[in-house]
Parts: sequence; structure tokens; C-alpha cells
Amino acid sequence: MTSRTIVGVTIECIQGDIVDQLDMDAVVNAANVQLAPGGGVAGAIHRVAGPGLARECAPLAPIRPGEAVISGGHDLPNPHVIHCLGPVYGMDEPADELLAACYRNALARAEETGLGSVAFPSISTGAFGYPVEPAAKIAIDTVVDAAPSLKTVQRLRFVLHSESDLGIYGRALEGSSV
Ligand code: AR6
Repeated sequence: MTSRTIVGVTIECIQGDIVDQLDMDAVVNAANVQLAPGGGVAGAIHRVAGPGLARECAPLAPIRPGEAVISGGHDLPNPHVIHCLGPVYGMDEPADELLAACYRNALARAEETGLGSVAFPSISTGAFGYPVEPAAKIAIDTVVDAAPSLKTVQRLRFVLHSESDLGIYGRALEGSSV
């Protein structure tokens, strides 16, 4: 686990599963255009949330790369899910800006809803093929930059599936400049 507190906002990186974040107000879904169940993070979230999540999301779709929409958490332990569509690497350009927009827009949805804590997966680095080193730097730099302007969100967590991804995100957090 790596953790840093920046102007009262705690940012932590842990290894784990996005559906096991019992103490977070929202988990972020690495969604698809249709906000439908899929593989990876989206598959896990929809499986635990139950069919009510897909029913609530259907009218909110389609979304574009970089966008984020918020829904209820249904049978998840979290009251909310924030669905982000990451860029497909090599296709959606500019990939770095679209990935940064995911994190910024997810935080905007959390703040509008008055949430205190949000857990992120590593958006775009699975099925969408974004290399994890640059994706981690973008993710961490974006939330570190946003931290001073956050009013309600005080805790951010990156939940990494693998030990190696945890190392990469942890080093990005330690090396980020405020
Ligand atoms: N908890 C935390 N991280 C996870 C979990 C989990 N349960 N499952 C996978 N990861 P991905 P993307 C990691 O593919 O690249 C879906 O099919 C995974 O190892 O979930 O944005 C959707 O329907 C990787 O490091 O998201 C979309 O079509 C990271 O989470 C598409 O994949 C992201 O992997 C989205 O692709």
C-alpha cells in the first residue's frame, strides 16, 4: 500500500478487487460505450450489482471516450458507481487527454453528488490496451492536480488487480509533484 495526503485529500494505491471496497462512497467502472456488462472491471461490477445496474444505465448510454456518468450501486457495497469510458489505445485520440478526462470527469460527478470517497480501477489498461506505465502516470498526475480544488471528496483509492500494477501506480504516486 502506498499513500499520500495532499491538502487534506488522501490518495492511496492498494492491490485488490474493485467490488470489495466496502468503505468507499463510489467505485469507478471501466465501462464500455453501451454501459453494459462486459469483461474485466465492468463484468465484476455488473455481476455483483445485479441486473438493476444495467437497467439504470441503459438510458444513460451511449457515452464517449473521456466521459463519466453516475448511477446507483444497487447490490454493491457502495451507494454509487461512476462509469468512465476510457480510450481504446491506438484508436481514440488524443489518448492521453481522453484518459485524463476520465479521471477529471469522474471526480466532477463525485463532487456534484457530494461524495467523500471514490475508488478507481486502472482505466483502459486491460481490454483497451493502454500501456500501464503511461496510464498510471496520467491517472496519478490528474488526481494530484485536481486535489486542491476538491470540496467534498477527501479520499481517493486506486485498486490494482496485480502486484506489478500496484508497484507502477505506487511509484507514480511517490514521484508525483504537487
Ligand atoms: N478489480 C480491479 N481491477 C480489475 C478487476 C477487478 N475486479 N478486473 C480487472 N481489473 P478492463 P478497460 C483490472 O479490461 O481496459 C470491458 O470488457 C485489469 O487487470 O476492465 O478500460 C468493458 O466492457 C486492468 O488492469 O478495462 C469494456 O469493453 C484494469 O482493471 C472494456 O473491458 C482495466 O481492465 C474496458 O477496457
